[in-house]
Amino acid sequence: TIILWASVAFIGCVSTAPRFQPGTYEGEGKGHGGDIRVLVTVTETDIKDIKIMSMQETAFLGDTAFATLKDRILKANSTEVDVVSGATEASNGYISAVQDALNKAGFVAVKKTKTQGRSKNLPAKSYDLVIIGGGGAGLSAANAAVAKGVRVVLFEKMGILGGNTIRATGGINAAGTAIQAEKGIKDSPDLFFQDTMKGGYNKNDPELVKTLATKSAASVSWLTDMGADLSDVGRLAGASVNRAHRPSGGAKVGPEIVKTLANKAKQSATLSIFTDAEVRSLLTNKQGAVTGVVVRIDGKDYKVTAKAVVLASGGFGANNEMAAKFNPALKGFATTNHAGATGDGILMAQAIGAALVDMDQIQTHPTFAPDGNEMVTEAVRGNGAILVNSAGKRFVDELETRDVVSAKILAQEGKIAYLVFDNSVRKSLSAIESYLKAGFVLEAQNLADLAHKIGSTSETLEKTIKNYNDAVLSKKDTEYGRSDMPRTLSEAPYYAIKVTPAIHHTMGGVKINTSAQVLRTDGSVIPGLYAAGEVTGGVHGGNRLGGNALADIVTFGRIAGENAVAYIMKK
Ligand code: MEZ
Repeated sequence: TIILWASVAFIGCVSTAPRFQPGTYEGEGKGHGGDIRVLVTVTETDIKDIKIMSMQETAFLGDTAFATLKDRILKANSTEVDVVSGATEASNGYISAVQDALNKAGFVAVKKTKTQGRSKNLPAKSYDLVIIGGGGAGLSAANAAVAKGVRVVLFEKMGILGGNTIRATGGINAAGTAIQAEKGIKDSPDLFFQDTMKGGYNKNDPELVKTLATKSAASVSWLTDMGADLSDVGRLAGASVNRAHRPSGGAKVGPEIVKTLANKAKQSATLSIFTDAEVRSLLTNKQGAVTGVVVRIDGKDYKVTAKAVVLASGGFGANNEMAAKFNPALKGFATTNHAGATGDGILMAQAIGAALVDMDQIQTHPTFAPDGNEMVTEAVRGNGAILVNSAGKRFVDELETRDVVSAKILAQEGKIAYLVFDNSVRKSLSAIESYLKAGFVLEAQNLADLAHKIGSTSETLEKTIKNYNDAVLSKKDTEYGRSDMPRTLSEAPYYAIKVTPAIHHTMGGVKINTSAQVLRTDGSVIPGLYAAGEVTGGVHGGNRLGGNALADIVTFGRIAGENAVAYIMKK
């Protein structure tokens, strides 16, 4: 009950009564391989201060990044901490530590509102719809469902909403949007379909891709109608045209989408959201239809029945054992995913007969920065950065698909490469500012100095950049065949980020049809079970294109929510 207090606050049920027991509370969270401890001071109504007490070395993110995060939490205050997000394990660990402390501070307030039997802060015994997972797919399904007036409960096993969506940076793909039209970009669902099938080596389910491509523009306008800023459109690898929509100035897209969906959800009187609520299994009746879930809250299991369930629990990128089981070459790889991406939803669905597809198709993101423990968005390459090895030489078309670029980086000395860019790229993409603040970007006033920082000779790096700039000007990259080269790298300062591939997206998962119904191995539908997002397989085939995960979660999240309601209405 203590833990759920924050959730209740999030959905707006808290009165003007005191929200905290004033005092200073200690909280703990898990960073990447290290614990983070904080001291949070609260008055009856506000968070006053947050101090970091200890942080194991591997959880370290950089003082500036923590100061920024602290500032955001203080500004958002307690009721909104759920929608403040971090981009890394360390920053999310910090947020969890703050929430842990706040939950302790809320103890008295929760006790006051307790009722007989089940507390007000526990779920009811029954809802129309249960949604498992509070990332972008779950939040999209929730918003679509409550728009039809049904009673929905959303269970998120982590302490904060957002899942992997909150970490997304580069953009949400959509073809034929009004925003593209304004910028004179000619695109179509058909071109989007072709790019996605080609990028996935035609292993994708073409019907699912058709749905994705044809509904993508509506997904973007659904978000912008809710207030999301998706006005910047950039290029990501594998796309024939610019179709990755993100906030103006090239800011990170994931937090914008989660904030938009969560704020909208917060306005609904028929939606209850519980964080730190882990669904353990799916309930079925004699006919095999799904009738609810068992959810673990604060160490206790509760049966919650429902007319339908939407599974939106994400993939298994953070479960290295599971990933290595399907692709042994990935044993020991780092991941860009949040700690909750452990594949439990896939296994739960499999346990009641769901078919799984493409489980061995696991994508690595080529540009994970080991020094910052953070993914560096593909948009940096899209906006003009190149990749060089530690000898200062290019070795690949930087806009090749992720599997190709990852394999080429792993073939370089030390299995690393450097992402090199200049001030004009920096100015074009504000997402880069957070990398600089986090302290893992090498910076130099000229190429000779940058070369020394990455271990190359100045002659080699200068020659590499000259050749690349010549290719930009002549619009022909004779060395590597890069097709989109938006700018020369000629404006000091120059920057380099050390990168290596890390597990990013698990393309496999439960099999669905275009109505987001979960299918059995014999092709029949499991009644009452819908799924969307990374928990599903088939949309992305053998390789997902950057920007398509967000298109997937919003498009199929909405479809799942709407179709679950249609099923409920017939019951
Ligand atoms: O879709 C993605 O995974 C993506 C665009 C990631 C990124 O590099 O920003």
